[in-house]
Amino acid sequence: MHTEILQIKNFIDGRFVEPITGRYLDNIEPATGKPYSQVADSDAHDVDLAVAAAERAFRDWSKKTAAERSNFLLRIAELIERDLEKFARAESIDTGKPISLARSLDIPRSIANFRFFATAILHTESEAHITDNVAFNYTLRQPRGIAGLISPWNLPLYLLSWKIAPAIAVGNTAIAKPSELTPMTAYMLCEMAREASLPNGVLNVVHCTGPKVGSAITAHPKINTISFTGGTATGRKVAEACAPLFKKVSLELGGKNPNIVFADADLDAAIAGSVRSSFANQGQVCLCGSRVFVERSAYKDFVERFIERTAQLCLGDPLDENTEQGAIVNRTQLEKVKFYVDLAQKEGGKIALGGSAPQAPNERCGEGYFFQPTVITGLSVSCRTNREEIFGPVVTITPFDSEEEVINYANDVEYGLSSTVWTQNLSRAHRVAERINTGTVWVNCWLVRDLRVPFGGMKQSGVGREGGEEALRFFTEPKNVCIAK
Ligand code: TXE
Repeated sequence: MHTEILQIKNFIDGRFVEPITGRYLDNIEPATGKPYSQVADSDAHDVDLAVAAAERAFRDWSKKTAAERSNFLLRIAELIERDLEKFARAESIDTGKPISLARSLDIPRSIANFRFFATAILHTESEAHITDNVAFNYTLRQPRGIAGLISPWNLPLYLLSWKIAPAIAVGNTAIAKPSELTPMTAYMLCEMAREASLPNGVLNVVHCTGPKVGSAITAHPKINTISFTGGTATGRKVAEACAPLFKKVSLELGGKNPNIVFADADLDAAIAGSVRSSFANQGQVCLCGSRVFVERSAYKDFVERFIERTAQLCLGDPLDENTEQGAIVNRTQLEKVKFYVDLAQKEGGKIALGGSAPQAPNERCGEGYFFQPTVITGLSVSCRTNREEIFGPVVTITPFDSEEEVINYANDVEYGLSSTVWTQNLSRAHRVAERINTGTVWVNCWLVRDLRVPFGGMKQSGVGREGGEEALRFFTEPKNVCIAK
């Protein structure tokens, strides 16, 4: 039976519209290597249409009360929750991630993003300052206008909703560009926005590649706020495009995160947590701990047990309920993983587990992009494998002898996104956390999220912080009013 392939259109001014070119790109399912839908091949002209719609919508949307805006966001959250299963399946097909992960993490966290910002705007405080006997100052925080929101493929709905929710909650209108590799859940989100009767033009989604639509967004003079999550090299281009136009920019970029295990750690918890932080979403989470450091006295035991646990991870069809390791997002990313595994061996590393593509888990997945969870030992801390972001199911494990030494290892990379420390010594936990240069330090846990905390990276992992109050501030413009007494 011939079924027509879905064409993912742009969402502009409350309607699904064809790209002006009339062309579409194939959208490949990572698990099968075959196209399963098509995505709009848009360009700068489509962005212009979205800007016009967003500009029109801004006038009314920015004047709505916080409670009115809040209700729209809550309704969207409710609708995604109603269709959670459909979203989880779409996300799994689109990204190659296990459906159980999409169901338990990505989609619930996307819903939480809408709920969090919908309610946060009801509880903000205004600042006022009495200036001696001279004046009274108060600060208005006003929406900035049109926000350009560019997101990657690894956690597509979660990262896009993390930007859309605060941007529109405070009264901006938005033009979002999901990754061209994973456009499906953004498309479904637009359906929810329509069903929630979100006013036309408040949320617009323009699909296509970064060089065509992403760069048209960053270059557009009427889009004055840019929130970007993606690779560091792309982040640099975004920063370069925005700088001459003095746009307000937030960049969430890559990581090469240290995962430090002290000998005094609860080793069972450290091993379970480290397997998760190494291989969740096939290692394609910017927060994955790809460099594992273990104190020498625990090293042998840790490596043996870590490998034993990792070998038990069930690699399979992402749509299979038992699957714990799905597919890599596309062929390019798979080639990148293979390149680094080869490089690691040239650099003197030993493949202690994995290191190659597995047999296809079933017939459907015969042409899919799979790679075994891979553990590499015996590398120097300074080699390329230990410094460059691989973004795949590959970790290195290295022993260390002292706290001082491992802090140096942790900090001796260009990235500074997150880190994890496993220890039962409370003083050490505080001491080490203070000295590691990463935006987040997790102690005896990983990926625990509180939406109120500032989130972002140091060094080449980014500029600015998102989350909670930081996001509300980022998407608003403070204006001080000074009234003489
Ligand atoms: O991401 P890109 P790619 C890392 C990871 C990966 C590498 C490249 O190491 O191997 O980045 O991945 C849009 N102007 N991360 O190429 O290009 C693009 O269309 C404006 C880490 O897939 O950074 C997509 O929507 N936008 C990361 C978004 O940017 C542009 C997650 C991110 O894509 C653009 C993903 C341009 N010139 C990859 N070029 C993380 N930190 O979470 C591309 N885009």
